[in-house]
Amino acid sequence: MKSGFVSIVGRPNVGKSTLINNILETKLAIVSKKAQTTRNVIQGVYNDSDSQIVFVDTPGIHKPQNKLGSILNKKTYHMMDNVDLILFLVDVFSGVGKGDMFVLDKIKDLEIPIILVLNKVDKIPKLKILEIIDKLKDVYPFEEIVPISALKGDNVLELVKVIKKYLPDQEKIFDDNTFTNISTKFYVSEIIREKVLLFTEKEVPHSVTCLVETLSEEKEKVYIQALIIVDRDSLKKIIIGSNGSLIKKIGESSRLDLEEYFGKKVYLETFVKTIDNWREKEKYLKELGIDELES
Ligand SMILES: Nc1nc2c(ncn2[C@@H]2O[C@H](COP(=O)(O)OP(=O)(O)OP(=O)(O)O)[C@@H](O)[C@H]2O)c(=O)[nH]1
Ligand SMILES: [Mg+2]
Repeated sequence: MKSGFVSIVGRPNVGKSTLINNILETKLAIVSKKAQTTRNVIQGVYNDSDSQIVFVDTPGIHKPQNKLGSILNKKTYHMMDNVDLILFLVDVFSGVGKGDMFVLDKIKDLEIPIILVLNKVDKIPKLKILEIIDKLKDVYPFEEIVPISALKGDNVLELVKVIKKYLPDQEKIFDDNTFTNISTKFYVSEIIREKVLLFTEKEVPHSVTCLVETLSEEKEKVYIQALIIVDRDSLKKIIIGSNGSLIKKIGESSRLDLEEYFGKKVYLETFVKTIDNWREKEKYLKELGIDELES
């Protein structure tokens, strides 16, 4: 039996969360067009007849410009030390450049095998892929270079096969019922955050935090009260929208996803609250037992 931990790293927006979702055939990590979507280290367990692979989705590594940015980097660095293999994801459509080299610089001295994964190949011609491989193979002695489309699923099974070669021969790490490290409440709050990102333009920054205050699951329905925290009133206005139209849209779209997830009726109430002081916000989250912004 092959088993081990595999960390998916790369700069923001290259498709790390899309890849983990595709391999696990479920929506575990939220995805958006905006950079810095993933804020927590999310683990998902893949099982088949001869292997167990624990995939670790991480926040994108980047030159931090604010406190949130450096916390996200720290979380990712922390997770990289203890894995058997690193998948270094790049986006061949938007181009491989400085931001990717910044990431490579952080991982190359860890003495962990690295597979270079060229993602989004569905968006470029085949010939171009060969050119890119030719250019990148001399940048670092990658164990392997694998082109994929995480979105379409192209070559993803092949990638899983390649991954197995680099995992130790050992028993399973988790039992068959363990699928992820994230809690139901956290998952629900992430779905809501995804919709906030989806329905707002650039003016809504990633400092928006969503959390679930109450969740009670009954036989045929689930009641959820969730809070969207922003750091200024102008943002609160945007998220609520005129006559509450946007918050309604966010709530409805979240509810549909959550009904699919729970397989039962969901009653969801969402509130928006402004907390303009970073410390106060941390204190507030801690009181609720949520530690999401600290590692
Ligand atoms: N065309 C195409 N788009 C992709 C592919 N993989 C991901 N995307 C898109 O790229 C965007 C970013 O995807 P994510 O999975 O959120 O990227 P990420 O690396 O997890 O980003 P962070 O969490 O911000 O670090 C989304 O709009 C995805 O739909 C792919 O193979 N092909
Ligand atoms: Mg992500």
